[in-house]
Amino acid sequence: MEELFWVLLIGAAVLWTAVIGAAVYAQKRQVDPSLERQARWFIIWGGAVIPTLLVGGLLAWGMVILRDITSDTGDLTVRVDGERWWWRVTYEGPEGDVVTANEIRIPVGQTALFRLTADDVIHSFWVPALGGKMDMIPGRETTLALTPQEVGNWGGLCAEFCGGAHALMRFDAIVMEPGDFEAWLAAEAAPAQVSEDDPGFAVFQEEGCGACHAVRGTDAAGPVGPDLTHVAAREKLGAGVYEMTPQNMALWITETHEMKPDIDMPPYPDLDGARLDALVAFLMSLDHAE
Ligand code: HEC
Ligand SMILES: [Cu+2]
Repeated sequence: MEELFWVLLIGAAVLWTAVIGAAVYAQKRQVDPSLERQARWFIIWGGAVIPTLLVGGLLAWGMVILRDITSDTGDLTVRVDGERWWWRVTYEGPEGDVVTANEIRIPVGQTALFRLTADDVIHSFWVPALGGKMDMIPGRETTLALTPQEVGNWGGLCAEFCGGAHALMRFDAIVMEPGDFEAWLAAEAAPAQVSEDDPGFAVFQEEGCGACHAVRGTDAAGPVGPDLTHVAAREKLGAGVYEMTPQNMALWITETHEMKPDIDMPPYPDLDGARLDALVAFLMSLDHAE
């Protein structure tokens, strides 16, 4: 992708210089009728044949690159569903699907095939540093193949205006060593370790959070909001927006719409004191097992 960008940019600069140069030359030059035949050949070659070959060649080459990034095979498949205003992420594997949200992790040097859909309106999945961007369209599946070459957290975002909290619809795109990635995926696949008498889980149940959120390993299985099974293992809270800290978690619950306007989660301003502390402690315990 980067190569395509530079070749097209430098090619355009060279062509522009040549065309403007020819125009300036034509202005300056005295008309000499004996050169008319020569001029006709120049128009045919310089104005039609060479540009057609050049642009046609570039088009063919660009299409080959496009075919590579929209190919439908990869070393692993990640389904990403655009929601208002967060990302439902599903790793497809031989041992079944692993559902998570708002963070994408892929191994370095391997081709990750993203299968993209949208639940409500058009979104666009974009990881600028990896060069990939693809629309997510309700009722249709688009694909994007990315082969990252460098370990790091590259960050991604929604690149298609999708309403209220569009500007806060981001995610971390974390490229890992293959071994680390395998360990992460295995930890992500495991159910949450929740003890029966966790007072924070009791608050979670009483407040009805489980109607919208799933915590695998418990009977909370709500499909409306992000899967929270390992929410504390994510680097950020609220679709790539806030650092994952207990303070932000508490604000997320009590001042939900100050943290992220318009979202489909109701605020819980009356939760405070020991009940809020217990709920936050419970959510922050939804990390990966050691
Ligand atoms: C009506 C459905 C609904 C209810 C009830 C609800 N939530 Fe949410 N929640 C959502 C939605 C939707 C989002 C995603 C919002 C966004 O980022 O756009 C969300 C996001 C979250 C997140 C951030 C997840 C992430 O990946 O960063 C947390 C944490 C959370 N909710 C906790 C709770 C807790 C705790 C309760 C109960 C006190 C609760 N929610 C009740 C719908 C709900
Ligand atoms: Cu969007």
